[in-house]
Amino acid sequence: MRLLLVWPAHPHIISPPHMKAIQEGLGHLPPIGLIGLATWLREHSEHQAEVLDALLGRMTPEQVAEHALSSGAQAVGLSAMTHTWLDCLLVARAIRKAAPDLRIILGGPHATLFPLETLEHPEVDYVVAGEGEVPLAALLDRLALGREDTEGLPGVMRRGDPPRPRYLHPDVSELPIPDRRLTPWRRYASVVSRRPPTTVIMSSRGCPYRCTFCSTAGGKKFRANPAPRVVEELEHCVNLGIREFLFFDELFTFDRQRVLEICRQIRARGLDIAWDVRSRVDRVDPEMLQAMAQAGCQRVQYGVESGTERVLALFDKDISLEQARQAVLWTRQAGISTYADFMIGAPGETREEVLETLRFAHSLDLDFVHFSITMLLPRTRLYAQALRQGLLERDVWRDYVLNPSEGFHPPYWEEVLDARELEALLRQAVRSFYFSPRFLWRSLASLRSPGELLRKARAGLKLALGL
Ligand code: B12
Ligand code: SF4
Repeated sequence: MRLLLVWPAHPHIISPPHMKAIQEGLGHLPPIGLIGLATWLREHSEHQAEVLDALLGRMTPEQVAEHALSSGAQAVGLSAMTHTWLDCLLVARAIRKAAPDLRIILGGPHATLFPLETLEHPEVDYVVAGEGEVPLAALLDRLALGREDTEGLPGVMRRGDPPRPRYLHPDVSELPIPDRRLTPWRRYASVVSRRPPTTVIMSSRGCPYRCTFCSTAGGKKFRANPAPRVVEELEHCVNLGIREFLFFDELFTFDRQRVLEICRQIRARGLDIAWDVRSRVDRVDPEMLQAMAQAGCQRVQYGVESGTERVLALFDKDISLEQARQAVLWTRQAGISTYADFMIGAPGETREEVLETLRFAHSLDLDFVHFSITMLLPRTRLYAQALRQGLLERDVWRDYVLNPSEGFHPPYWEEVLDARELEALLRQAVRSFYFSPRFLWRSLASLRSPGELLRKARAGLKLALGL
């Protein structure tokens, strides 16, 4: 079968107002999930898949539908987060109108969390919960035989089906290297890119930790590619002309030996690359960070979340402020840029506690900080707690999925501080960090070209206007 896999543009994304303002300036990254799916289908089935990055091309739903028609596709696969679900549904509607016979399959974190609710919409024929490679190939095999049922297909559901558990690939090293030429790979870069083009790489999936606000899309079990396979993928990209990588693993540094081996092999093969990872402050040490720096690691992003032990404990974050301070210090000493995420608006959090977080963030002397208001993400423990305690009267996310509309406000924990106060504190936090003389000076000192200056100035201006 011919399949068109679409990464929809998302002008209606559910996102904080100040993030919306700078979205355009953040750059574009490849839809690596869809690229991986298409590569798998090519290598493990008779089906052919095209990947359409409609976000990069700023395509309207109607333009996507036209493309689907002219491409000769027999089925379309759309990828959605709950935050981009409305845009996905608009694309599905446009396709249904233009080509009623095309089967429409929905996958991604949203389909995993809300499979049955998503199927309430007649524009969606199938949902795939979890990692799509194996389920999608099996579904297309069946559709090619003219069968519509989903009996026995892992993670696949259609209207009227009982809920089925998500499919997670037991051995991720069986997944092929995504063929990045399937989308315009030269055009990808983010605002923090220093050596574009930039690509995304997943060297592992899953995270065994238990933070209450997180929906751990990759499951609780850490499943990783062994070091040689990771370095092979890096080298493959270098041969294409890509030298900058964002590891989107939930927890890149979980397996210390694997990290050290990846770094050793990058150096042994002489790969001249730059890369960023996400980690936890309790899963790094000076030796590991030194090795990472020597192998080209340029930035580590830590989830520090709060400047108070009370909130860290409440989130079951299982880290301490001291660990955060240590990790940031070791990272800087290794010569790697430091980036930390902070959240404000935890259960019972007072204004004074938020200001404490702000002071703590400043005291760490970070290179980049991301502050956000704690969004009660669907199907997380924090969200369940809000429902249990009556803080939310209804399952507002479920309502939204059943009836998505513009202007939906994602739920916050408005117990002590309300949305307006939280947003004002967020503005204060962002301004105090990014417009501080120390940060501005550091940014200027690290600029490498007039182009970079222009890009960052534009993003900074949008941020300022958005605030
Ligand atoms: C990297 C990342 C980002 C990056 C880039 C996102 C991107 N554009 O690719 C950035 C930093 C920009 C980001 C931002 C946000 N993110 Co984010 N992000 C992630 C992260 C860590 C990895 C995503 C990824 O690349 N995965 C790797 C690929 C291989 O997996 P995948 O894309 O999911 O695809 C697989 C399956 O989902 C499935 N699949 C996917 N599409 C399809 C389609 C079909 C047809 C089929 C059959 C299968 C299928 O098969 C694929 C292959 O196995 C995930 C957590 C996670 N582990 O997934 C969160 C995650 C996706 N993000 C999330 C959120 C909420 C956001 C934000 C909305 C946060 C915010 N409040 O602003 C923003 C949105 C901004 C934006 N413009 O996109 C949530 C989504 C939850 C939900 N209910 O949908 C997640 C799951 C995090 C979490 N734990 O809650 N994010
Ligand atoms: S926030 Fe990070 S460490 Fe915590 S469960 Fe999610 S992925 Fe794991």
